[in-house]
Amino acid sequence: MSRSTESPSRLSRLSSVLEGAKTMLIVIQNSPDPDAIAAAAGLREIANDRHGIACSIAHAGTIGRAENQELIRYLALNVRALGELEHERFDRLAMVDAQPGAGNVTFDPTVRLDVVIDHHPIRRETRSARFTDVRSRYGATSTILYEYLREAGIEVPPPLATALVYGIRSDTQDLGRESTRADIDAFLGLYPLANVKALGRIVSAPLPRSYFSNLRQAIDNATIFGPCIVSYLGRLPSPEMVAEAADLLLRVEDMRWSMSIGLIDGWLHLSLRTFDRDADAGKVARHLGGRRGFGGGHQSLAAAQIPLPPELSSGPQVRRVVRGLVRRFLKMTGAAAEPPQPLCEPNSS
Ligand SMILES: [Mn+2]
Repeated sequence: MSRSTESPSRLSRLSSVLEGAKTMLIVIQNSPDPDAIAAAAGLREIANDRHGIACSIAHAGTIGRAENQELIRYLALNVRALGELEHERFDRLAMVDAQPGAGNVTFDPTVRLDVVIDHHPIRRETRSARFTDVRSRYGATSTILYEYLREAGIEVPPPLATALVYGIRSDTQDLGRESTRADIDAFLGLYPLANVKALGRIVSAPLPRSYFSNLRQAIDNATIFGPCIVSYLGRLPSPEMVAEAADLLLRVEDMRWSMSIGLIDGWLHLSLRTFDRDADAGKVARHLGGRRGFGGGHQSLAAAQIPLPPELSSGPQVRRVVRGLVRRFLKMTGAAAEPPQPLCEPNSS
């Protein structure tokens, strides 16, 4: 099997950074998605198998999505709350599927990390890490971890293979979005090792009734402006539904752009999606995030988080801020002059 010329040195450079450590903290994004969870489990496997390092995986948010809770249960991962751990106590610090200073990860960006492995566009703060492997063209961080596991000759246990397959599937919408040959190769390499029955149980995990209320809110509030569809979901306990709504709404016929917004813990969370190959969702998200917030992402999918000062936390004021964001979004996507139209007619029956 052919390998890219630089990957052998990547594994040995990673190994030399891990060498001699007994413990490692692996930090993932605040509301970890399947790719983040699988990539963390993959790095843990490598650190454990090759160096005997005991790893802790931690994040600073909540895991709201039933599928992700099920994945963590299946992997028997003890995912810890970052706030309960002292990172100074670990021999090594790693971050996967996220980068220091990014909006989706609450971790002091001035703390020097030993390892950063990610597939989002590289950030300035990441360059100070001892070992960085950021491949922004890749569809999933799970793909990068698969390449390390293969290179290291580690036999991937079925639960980890299952998680990595799910990580690749969900970040790339079944390889249909932002995916490369490497993602397809990783998927094909891992699929025979995965427990497909367990994967089936994870992807169709029972959903709480609140999921359907949030989904209804997303649909009821969806407004079409020409080729753009926008929805404000109101207050949510965790941000996963914001991303899910953006994915779903982009599927409305004739849409080129979708944006959904939710209010979580005093922050507005925005998810953007586009089919336009000439557009750059990451750039639009960066603009919307502005100086007070964060924004960024890939060409076709991106996100932003904007803090709301307490004096703007009442309903009408939040809606005013949201309307401002929608106006700027429509301006940037060339749809400012389009008349608003509800996605669904109100239910009259
Ligand atoms: Mn990812």
